[in-house]
Amino acid sequence: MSDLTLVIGNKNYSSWSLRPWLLLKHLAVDFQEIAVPLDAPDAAAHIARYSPSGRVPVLLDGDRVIWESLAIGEALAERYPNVWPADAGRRALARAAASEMHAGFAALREELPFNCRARRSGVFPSAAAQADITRIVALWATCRQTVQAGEGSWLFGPFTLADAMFAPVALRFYTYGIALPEAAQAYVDTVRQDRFIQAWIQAARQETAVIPAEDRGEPVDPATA
Ligand SMILES: N[C@@H](CCC(=O)N[C@@H](CS)C(=O)NCC(=O)O)C(=O)O
Repeated sequence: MSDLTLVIGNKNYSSWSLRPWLLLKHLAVDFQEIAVPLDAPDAAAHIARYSPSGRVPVLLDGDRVIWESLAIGEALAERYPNVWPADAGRRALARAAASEMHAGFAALREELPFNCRARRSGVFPSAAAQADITRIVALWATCRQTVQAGEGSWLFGPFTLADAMFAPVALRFYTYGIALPEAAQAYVDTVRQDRFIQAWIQAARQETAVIPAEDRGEPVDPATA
């Protein structure tokens, strides 16, 4: 049995939980999951049993408790190879991009809540959210400029922690039908086609909880999508 346990929220709504989960899957690391339904009346007390910050995700590593998605990624980087790009220049860029995501894009995150099993219309980003989208598209292009043909279709070729940080953003773009330049759309497609992302979305579809505050826009008819 693995000594790693990841405490996460609802797969449909918890974008932060997806980040370390996806990284662990790509690292082929065995771990256990504890799911805390964020919509339950006792959610805060339930999370507090594991998390000093009162938030998920949290990685329980033996006696160690590691919270904050990026810190979990860094802890895994100390233990496993290939969390960051091997090349120092790419690694610096990957860390900057991951940190920018972790600290920023508040308007985008507020206006386009993570809802990975859904497709929605009628959600129009404000100027601030559109500026976040423009910045993300430029950042992805900067990352991809470092990649040679044949190295892979993630931000730095092979999957890294930078992709774990941006995968939920790519899924948001899909959920809300955000129009993107071709290269950015290709990255969204890479994320959506990933087998672990597909497994996560499949599990989100099995969840029955609906959190109204996180459920914006109108359902898109799959027949017309
Ligand atoms: N900066 C944190 C954000 C974690 C976060 O906001 N988690 C949400 C779920 S996606 C949460 O725990 N919400 C419960 C609450 O705030 O009560 C990270 O990177 O892990």
